[in-house]
Amino acid sequence: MAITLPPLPYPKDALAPHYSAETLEFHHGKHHNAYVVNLNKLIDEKKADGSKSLEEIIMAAENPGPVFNNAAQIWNHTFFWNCMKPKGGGEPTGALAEAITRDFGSFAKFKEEFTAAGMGQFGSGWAWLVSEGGKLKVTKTANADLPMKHKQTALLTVDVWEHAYYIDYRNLRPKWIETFLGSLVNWDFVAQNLKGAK
Ligand code: MN3
Repeated sequence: MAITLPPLPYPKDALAPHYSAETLEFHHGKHHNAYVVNLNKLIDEKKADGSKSLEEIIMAAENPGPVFNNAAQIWNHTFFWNCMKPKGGGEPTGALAEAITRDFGSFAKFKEEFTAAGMGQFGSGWAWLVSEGGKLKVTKTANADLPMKHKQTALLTVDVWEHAYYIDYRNLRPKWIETFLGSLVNWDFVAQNLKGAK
Protein backbone atom coordinates (compact mmCIF):
# COMPACT_ATOMS: atom_id res chain seq x y z
CA MET A 1 0.00 0.00 0.00
CA ALA A 2 1.73 3.12 -1.20
CA ILE A 3 1.51 6.23 0.94
CA THR A 4 -0.12 9.11 -0.95
CA LEU A 5 0.04 12.90 -0.62
CA PRO A 6 -3.26 14.09 0.87
CA PRO A 7 -4.73 17.15 -0.85
CA LEU A 8 -4.78 20.44 1.05
CA PRO A 9 -8.04 20.94 3.00
CA TYR A 10 -8.54 24.33 1.24
CA PRO A 11 -7.62 25.92 -2.12
CA LYS A 12 -3.98 26.98 -2.43
CA ASP A 13 -4.83 30.70 -2.38
CA ALA A 14 -7.30 30.45 0.53
CA LEU A 15 -4.90 31.49 3.30
CA ALA A 16 -3.59 34.62 1.56
CA PRO A 17 -2.43 37.20 2.48
CA HIS A 18 -1.20 35.45 5.65
CA TYR A 19 0.11 32.35 3.89
CA SER A 20 0.58 32.70 0.16
CA ALA A 21 -0.31 30.33 -2.68
CA GLU A 22 3.40 30.36 -3.56
CA THR A 23 4.33 29.10 -0.09
CA LEU A 24 1.71 26.34 -0.29
CA GLU A 25 2.86 25.47 -3.81
CA PHE A 26 6.35 24.79 -2.42
CA HIS A 27 5.51 23.61 1.08
CA HIS A 28 2.78 21.15 0.09
CA GLY A 29 3.62 20.53 -3.57
CA LYS A 30 7.40 20.16 -3.16
CA HIS A 31 8.40 19.58 0.49
CA HIS A 32 5.46 17.48 1.69
CA ASN A 33 5.39 15.60 -1.63
CA ALA A 34 9.13 14.83 -1.44
CA TYR A 35 8.63 13.10 1.93
CA VAL A 36 5.92 10.92 0.32
CA VAL A 37 8.11 10.05 -2.69
CA ASN A 38 11.10 9.28 -0.42
CA LEU A 39 9.12 7.10 1.98
CA ASN A 40 7.59 5.04 -0.84
CA LYS A 41 11.11 4.47 -2.26
CA LEU A 42 12.36 3.32 1.15
CA ILE A 43 9.37 0.99 1.60
CA ASP A 44 10.02 -0.52 -1.85
CA GLU A 45 13.72 -1.00 -1.12
CA LYS A 46 13.08 -2.67 2.21
CA LYS A 47 10.26 -4.78 0.83
CA ALA A 48 8.74 -4.24 4.25
CA ASP A 49 6.25 -1.88 5.88
CA GLY A 50 4.06 -2.28 2.78
CA SER A 51 0.92 -3.24 4.68
CA LYS A 52 1.46 -0.85 7.60
CA SER A 53 -0.39 2.40 8.14
CA LEU A 54 1.61 5.64 8.33
CA GLU A 55 1.20 5.67 12.14
CA GLU A 56 2.43 2.09 12.41
CA ILE A 57 5.47 2.92 10.28
CA ILE A 58 6.26 5.94 12.50
CA MET A 59 5.89 4.02 15.75
CA ALA A 60 8.06 1.12 14.52
CA ALA A 61 10.84 3.30 13.05
CA GLU A 62 13.90 4.55 14.86
CA ASN A 63 14.25 8.34 15.36
CA PRO A 64 16.25 9.67 13.64
CA GLY A 65 16.46 7.50 10.56
CA PRO A 66 15.38 7.81 6.93
CA VAL A 67 12.09 5.92 7.36
CA PHE A 68 11.16 7.79 10.53
CA ASN A 69 12.18 11.20 9.17
CA ASN A 70 10.09 10.92 6.01
CA ALA A 71 7.09 9.14 7.58
CA ALA A 72 6.86 11.54 10.52
CA GLN A 73 7.21 14.57 8.26
CA ILE A 74 4.31 13.28 6.12
CA TRP A 75 2.16 12.98 9.26
CA ASN A 76 3.30 16.35 10.67
CA HIS A 77 2.48 18.26 7.49
CA THR A 78 -0.94 16.65 6.97
CA PHE A 79 -1.75 17.54 10.59
CA PHE A 80 -0.34 21.06 10.19
CA TRP A 81 -2.49 21.87 7.10
CA ASN A 82 -5.56 21.08 9.18
CA CYS A 83 -4.35 23.36 11.98
CA MET A 84 -4.98 26.34 9.65
CA LYS A 85 -8.09 27.63 7.89
CA PRO A 86 -9.15 30.73 5.97
CA LYS A 87 -10.29 33.40 8.46
CA GLY A 88 -8.72 31.47 11.32
CA GLY A 89 -7.34 32.86 14.55
CA GLY A 90 -9.39 34.27 17.37
CA GLU A 91 -9.86 32.36 20.60
CA PRO A 92 -11.03 28.83 21.31
CA THR A 93 -14.39 28.25 23.01
CA GLY A 94 -16.13 25.57 25.06
CA ALA A 95 -14.26 22.60 26.52
CA LEU A 96 -11.01 23.55 24.76
CA ALA A 97 -11.05 27.09 26.19
CA GLU A 98 -11.74 25.65 29.66
CA ALA A 99 -8.90 23.13 29.38
CA ILE A 100 -6.48 25.86 28.27
CA THR A 101 -7.45 28.10 31.20
CA ARG A 102 -7.21 25.13 33.59
CA ASP A 103 -3.71 24.09 32.50
CA PHE A 104 -2.09 27.41 31.49
CA GLY A 105 -3.94 29.92 33.67
CA SER A 106 -5.20 31.93 30.69
CA PHE A 107 -5.33 31.94 26.90
CA ALA A 108 -2.74 34.75 26.88
CA LYS A 109 -0.39 32.58 28.94
CA PHE A 110 -0.87 29.67 26.52
CA LYS A 111 -0.03 31.95 23.57
CA GLU A 112 3.09 33.13 25.37
CA GLU A 113 4.27 29.55 26.02
CA PHE A 114 3.45 28.35 22.50
CA THR A 115 5.30 31.30 20.94
CA ALA A 116 8.28 30.76 23.24
CA ALA A 117 8.40 27.07 22.23
CA GLY A 118 8.41 27.98 18.54
CA MET A 119 11.07 30.63 19.05
CA GLY A 120 13.15 28.41 21.32
CA GLN A 121 13.38 25.53 18.87
CA PHE A 122 16.94 26.00 17.60
CA GLY A 123 16.99 25.04 13.93
CA SER A 124 14.24 23.03 12.28
CA GLY A 125 11.26 21.64 14.15
CA TRP A 126 7.76 22.10 15.46
CA ALA A 127 5.94 23.71 18.41
CA TRP A 128 2.98 21.75 19.75
CA LEU A 129 -0.02 21.87 22.04
CA VAL A 130 -0.42 18.29 23.27
CA SER A 131 -2.51 16.32 25.72
CA GLU A 132 -0.56 14.07 28.07
CA GLY A 133 -2.38 12.05 30.70
CA GLY A 134 -5.40 14.36 30.49
CA LYS A 135 -3.35 17.55 30.89
CA LEU A 136 -2.57 20.07 28.16
CA LYS A 137 1.01 21.19 27.66
CA VAL A 138 3.19 23.02 25.18
CA THR A 139 6.20 21.20 23.76
CA LYS A 140 8.69 21.56 20.93
CA THR A 141 10.33 18.88 18.80
CA ALA A 142 13.39 18.91 16.56
CA ASN A 143 13.31 17.99 12.89
CA ALA A 144 10.66 15.29 12.29
CA ASP A 145 10.03 14.26 15.91
CA LEU A 146 6.37 14.27 16.99
CA PRO A 147 4.12 13.78 20.05
CA MET A 148 2.98 10.21 19.30
CA LYS A 149 6.58 9.06 19.96
CA HIS A 150 6.31 10.57 23.47
CA LYS A 151 2.94 9.10 24.55
CA GLN A 152 1.26 12.43 23.86
CA THR A 153 -1.73 13.31 21.67
CA ALA A 154 -1.11 16.19 19.25
CA LEU A 155 -3.74 18.92 19.41
CA LEU A 156 -2.08 21.77 17.48
CA THR A 157 1.22 22.42 15.75
CA VAL A 158 3.09 25.15 13.94
CA ASP A 159 5.89 24.34 11.51
CA VAL A 160 9.01 26.37 12.37
CA TRP A 161 11.29 24.89 9.71
CA GLU A 162 12.53 27.83 7.62
CA HIS A 163 10.78 26.43 4.54
CA ALA A 164 7.46 27.06 6.35
CA TYR A 165 7.84 30.83 6.48
CA TYR A 166 10.76 32.05 4.38
CA ILE A 167 8.80 33.04 1.26
CA ASP A 168 6.20 35.09 3.19
CA TYR A 169 8.16 36.16 6.29
CA ARG A 170 11.83 35.80 5.27
CA ASN A 171 13.83 35.31 8.49
CA LEU A 172 11.10 36.64 10.78
CA ARG A 173 9.99 33.56 12.71
CA PRO A 174 8.27 35.64 15.46
CA LYS A 175 6.09 37.37 12.86
CA TRP A 176 5.19 33.97 11.36
CA ILE A 177 4.13 32.51 14.73
CA GLU A 178 2.19 35.66 15.62
CA THR A 179 0.31 35.55 12.31
CA PHE A 180 -0.30 31.81 12.65
CA LEU A 181 -1.97 32.34 16.04
CA GLY A 182 -3.69 35.59 15.11
CA SER A 183 -5.09 34.86 11.65
CA LEU A 184 -4.66 31.21 10.65
CA VAL A 185 -5.16 28.75 13.53
CA ASN A 186 -8.19 26.46 13.20
CA TRP A 187 -9.51 26.06 16.76
CA ASP A 188 -12.32 23.77 15.57
CA PHE A 189 -9.71 21.20 14.50
CA VAL A 190 -7.90 21.54 17.85
CA ALA A 191 -11.20 21.07 19.75
CA GLN A 192 -11.92 17.95 17.71
CA ASN A 193 -8.46 16.55 18.56
CA LEU A 194 -9.04 17.23 22.25
CA LYS A 195 -12.26 15.16 22.15
CA GLY A 196 -10.29 12.09 21.05
CA ALA A 197 -7.31 12.73 23.37
CA LYS A 198 -6.26 10.54 26.25
MN1 MN3 B 1 7.34 22.00 6.65
